Amino acid sequence: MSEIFNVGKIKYEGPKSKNPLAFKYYDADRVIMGKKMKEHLPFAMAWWHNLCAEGTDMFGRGVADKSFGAERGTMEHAKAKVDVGFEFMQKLGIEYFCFHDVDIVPEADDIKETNRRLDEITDYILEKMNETGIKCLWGTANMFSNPRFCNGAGSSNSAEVFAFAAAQVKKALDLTVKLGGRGYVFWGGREGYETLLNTDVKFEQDNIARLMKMAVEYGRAIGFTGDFYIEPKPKEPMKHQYDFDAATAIGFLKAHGLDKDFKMNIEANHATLAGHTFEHDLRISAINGMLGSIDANQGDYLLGWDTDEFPFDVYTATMCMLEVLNAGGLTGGFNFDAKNRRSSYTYEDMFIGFILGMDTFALGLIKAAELIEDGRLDEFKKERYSSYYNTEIGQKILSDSTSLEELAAYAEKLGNAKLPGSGRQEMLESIINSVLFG
Ligand code: XLS
Ligand code: NI
Ligand code: NI
Repeated sequence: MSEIFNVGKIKYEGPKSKNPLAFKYYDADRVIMGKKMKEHLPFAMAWWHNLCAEGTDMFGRGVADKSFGAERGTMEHAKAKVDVGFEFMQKLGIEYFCFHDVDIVPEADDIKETNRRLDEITDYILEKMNETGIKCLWGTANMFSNPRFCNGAGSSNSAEVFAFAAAQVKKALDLTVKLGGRGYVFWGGREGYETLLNTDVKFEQDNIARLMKMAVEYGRAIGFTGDFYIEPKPKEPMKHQYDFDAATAIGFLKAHGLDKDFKMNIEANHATLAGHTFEHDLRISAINGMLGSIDANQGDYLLGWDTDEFPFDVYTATMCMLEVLNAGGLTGGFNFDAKNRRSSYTYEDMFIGFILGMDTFALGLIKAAELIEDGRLDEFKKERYSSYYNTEIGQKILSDSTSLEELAAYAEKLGNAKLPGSGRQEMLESIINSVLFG
C-alpha cells in the first residue's frame, strides 16, 4: 500500500530538538513513577477531526483536502481514510482511535444500507487493527448531525426519532464490541433545549435515561465489559444541555441507577465552557469513582465555544495529570478531540498538532510526577485540615458522633473562633512555578 504522508516515523529527539516533526518530551518508553509514558498516556486519534474535518466553519468552506485520493461519499473514500488513519497512527506511535458511526462510512438514506456499510468497513478496520496492534478506545453514535435529530435523540419529542436513536446506539455498540473498544460514549449534543415554552424537561430526561438503560442492557448482553461514558458539555449546539458538567451528569446517573455502568469522559474545553477548570471536572469525577476517560484538547478563554485546539497549556496539562495520577490513572485514555486551526491545512500540520498535544501531556505528566515527589502540595493540604484529626471535637465531627447541640455548646464555651489557617495560594502557585521551571 502506498503512503499518503511524506513524513517518516516521528521520533523522540529531546527538548533541544528544533525539528518540528520530532517529539521533544514524549518519550514512549521512559518510565515515570514506575510506568512507561505510553502506559500513563494511552493516546487516541479522533476519526472525525483528523480524517473527516476539512476546516469548514460557519462562514467558509473547507481548506484542508481530506479526500485522500478518493471521491468523497464513497466506500473507496471510507477505505482510504482507514489506510490513512492507520498510517498516521503508526507514524506517531498512537495506539488507539475513537469513532462515531458516520465518521467511518457515508450515511445512506436507508439505515439498513448504512449498517451494511458499517459492517463492511469494520471488517476492514479489524484487519488493520490485527496487522498493526492498534486498538479502539471508544465508539459512539452521531445523534446530532442528521436533520432527524433537530429536537434531540433520546430527548426528541418524536417517538419515531427515539427509535432511530436506539437503532444507532445498538449498531454502534455492536461495532464497538466487534472492535474491542474499551468504552462507549454518550455525548448529548442535541440533548437539551432552547426554550422551556415548548419543552417538558422531566419527560426528556426520563427518556434519555431509558435509552441509556437499554444500551446498558443490550451492551452487557452482547459481551461489552467496558465502561459507558457520559461526556458532559454545558451548551453548543443547544443553549441548555442536560449533561452540563460532571456534577450534573453524575447526579443524573445516580438518580436513574446508572452509576455502576457509567463513568465520565471529561473534555477540557467542555469543562471551561461550563465555567470550570479542566481539573475541577476531573476532580469531581475522581472523587465519585467515575473518572473514566479524557477528551484532550483546549479552548480559548476569549471565545465562548468549543474551539477544540490541540493542548498547548502546560499548566493545565500538569494540573490534569496531577488529578489523573492521584486517581491512580484512567481506565480509558486521552483522545485528542482536537483539530488544526483552519489556516493550518497541510498534512504536516496534522502531525505537528498531535506532536504538540502529546508533548504537552508528556510535560504535564513529568511535572505532575515531580510535584507529587516534591510533596509540598500534599503536605500543605493535609496540614490544612489537621484540626479535624488532632482535636477531640474534630474527631467527633468526622466520626459522626456529635450533634448541633453539642457543637453549639462548644462554640458558646469558646465565645469566638480563631481564623482558620492561611490558604497560602500564592505560595503554592510559586511552588508550581519552581517545579515547572526550576
Ligand atoms: C463535541 C464532542 C464530541 C464528542 C463525541 O463537542 O466533544 O466530539 O467527543 O461525540
Ligand atoms: Ni469530545
Ligand atoms: Ni467537544
